[in-house]
Amino acid sequence: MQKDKKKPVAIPAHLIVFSTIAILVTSCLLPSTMKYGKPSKPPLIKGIYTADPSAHVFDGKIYIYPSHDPDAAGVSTGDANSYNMVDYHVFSMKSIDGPVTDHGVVLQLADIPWATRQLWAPDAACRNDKCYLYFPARDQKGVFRIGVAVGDGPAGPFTAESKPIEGSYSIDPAVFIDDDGQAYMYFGGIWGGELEKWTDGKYNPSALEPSGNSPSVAPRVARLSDDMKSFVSLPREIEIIDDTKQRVKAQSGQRFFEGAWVHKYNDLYYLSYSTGDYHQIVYAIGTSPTGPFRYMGVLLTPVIGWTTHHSIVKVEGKWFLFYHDASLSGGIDHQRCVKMTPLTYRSDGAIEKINPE
Ligand code: FUB
Repeated sequence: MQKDKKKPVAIPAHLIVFSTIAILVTSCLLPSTMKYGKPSKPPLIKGIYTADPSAHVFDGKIYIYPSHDPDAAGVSTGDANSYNMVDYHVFSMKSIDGPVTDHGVVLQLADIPWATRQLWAPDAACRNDKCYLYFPARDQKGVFRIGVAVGDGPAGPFTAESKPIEGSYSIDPAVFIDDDGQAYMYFGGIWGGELEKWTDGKYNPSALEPSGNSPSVAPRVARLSDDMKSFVSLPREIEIIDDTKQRVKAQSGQRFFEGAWVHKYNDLYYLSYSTGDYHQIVYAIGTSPTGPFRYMGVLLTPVIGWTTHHSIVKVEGKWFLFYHDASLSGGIDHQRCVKMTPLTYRSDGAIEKINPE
C-alpha cells in the first residue's frame, strides 16, 4: 500500500513549464485510452471500483472476492487513512469468458463488532458446508487485524465473528487448503499494512522496514483450525531465498511488500506477491506450504496505477491470473478495477512473464 515514504524532489521551474506544455500537447494528440500508458483491455467489473481480487472455483462457478474502492474521487491517497473502504461485494461467473454477476454487499463495516475502518484485501474459503470470508481492518486501537465472517454459501452474505482472529495482525489474508485438507493462512503487508511493526509477534508502533542488505520482512503463515476460524499454530515468518541462498534483501526489487498468494502446481507450492514500490508481482517456489521458497522471477510487470494485487486460479484445467489496475478511473490509485488474463507455465515449471493489457 502506498504510504508517506516518498521524499520531495526539487524540480527547476523551467523544467516544470516545459514538461507542463509537453504533457498538454501530448494529451490533446493521444486518443483517450492512451492517456495513461498503452491502451488497456476492459475491466471485468465496471459498475463499482474494485481491487485485490481473490478468485476461486466453488461449486463449479468462479467467484471473485475483491475490495470495494470508494466511489468518491476525493479521498486522499498516500497516508495510512486512505483506501477507506466500508464494504465487500462478491462477484461470480459461470465460465471464464461469461458475464459477471454482482451479488451485492455481503459484509459491511457497520456490522463488524471489532472493526473501525479500512476493509482491505479479502479472501474466502469453503468447507464443512460453510464459506468463510477473511478480511483485514483496523481495530479500536487503530491496529490492523484479520477477521473472519461466516456464510452459508460462496455468495454470502457473511456474518462477522465478534473478535478478530486471535494472534492475527497486518493485512491481506490468503487461504490455501492443501490436498491433505490442512488449511493455511498467509498474510502481511509492510508500510500501511504495518507488518514491519510485528517482529517476534509483538507490536512496536515505531519499528521501521529494514534497509540495505538486511533480510527483508516476509509474509507470515499459520495453520487454520478445522472450523476455519482460528490459528492452531503461531504465525511464522516465511523464508524467501535468493540466488545467493540468503534471505531476500530489504533493498531489492524481490522483497515482499503485500498481497501473498499460494497455489500448487505439479506438487510444488508457488508463493506470489506484490513488490509494492517496485510495482511488480513476483513469485517463488517451494516444496512445502510453509516454505522456504526460492525466488524465481517476475510474474506481472507494472500496471496502470501504484498498486496491483493478484490471485491465481485453475478453471477447467487452465490457469488464470486475476489482478487490478487503475485504468477504469483514468489512473486514480485508490479507484481500481479487476482484470483477468491466462497464465502459462513453461515445461520447467517457471511461469511466463505477463505484460498487462
Ligand atoms: O486495497 C487496499 C490495499 O491495497 C490492499 O490490502 C493491498 O494489497 C493493496 O492493494
